[in-house]
Amino acid sequence: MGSTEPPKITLYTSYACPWAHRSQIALRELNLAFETVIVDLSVPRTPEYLKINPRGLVPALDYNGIILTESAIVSQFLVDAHSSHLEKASTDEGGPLQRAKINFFVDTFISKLLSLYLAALRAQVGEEKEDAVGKIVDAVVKELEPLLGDAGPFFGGSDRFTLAEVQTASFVIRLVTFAEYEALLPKSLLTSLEAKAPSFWKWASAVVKEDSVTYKWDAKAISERTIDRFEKLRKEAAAAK
Ligand SMILES: N[C@@H](CCC(=O)N[C@@H](CS)C(=O)NCC(=O)O)C(=O)O
Repeated sequence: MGSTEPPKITLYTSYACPWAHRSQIALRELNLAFETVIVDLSVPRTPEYLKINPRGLVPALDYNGIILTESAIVSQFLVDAHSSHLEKASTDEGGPLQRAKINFFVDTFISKLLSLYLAALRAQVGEEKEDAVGKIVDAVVKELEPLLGDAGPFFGGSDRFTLAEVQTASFVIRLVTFAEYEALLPKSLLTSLEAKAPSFWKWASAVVKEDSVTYKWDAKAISERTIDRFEKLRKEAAAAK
């Protein structure tokens, strides 16, 4: 930082992981070159990887030899280290307020939506899933729709991604894609969102088209993998009863 040398960056990731997807989106938006190391999450982490991230999670970012973990912190670090369209610095005019608004949006998205989204994936196909998806739609209408009225098409009237999209787009693309798979989310999710949360719908439709989001996104592979994972979780829950 401060140096003109581009940083040497390695991202430890799994393309199926929405948290790791955030780091990839940040790197692509910032146009930073990086190497990718895929971590196989289907087997225990190697001792080498546990030295990189003792928590055993992806993502982990090696930035000029310094390791950073936790996806929200990784994105914020990258955005702070490289000035860009994604977010103003706190010392820029209007920076503190823009940062507060982005933080509030991301906090709202994660704290109000994520547990409902996971509950809908876990729910049995049919009435249980429809009810669970109804709760997602209600939360979007109440919590997110009012924050996206001035989206243009991105957060805060921006015509390019901001940190708000960097931190949430990996979940938006899953929400939209998984509604194509009955075993994951019913199609009614999309029609209800379009009808009841038009600002959110317009924003989400733009978010899922961005190259930084779709780069390495294999909708079929990730959807099928998610079906298997939640099928297994449902069976384990039934066996434990
Ligand atoms: N709070 C962490 C969550 C990361 C996380 O949960 N990653 C998952 C994959 S999506 C993981 O590495 N899980 C380890 C495993 O499945 O064994 C972050 O934001 O970076």
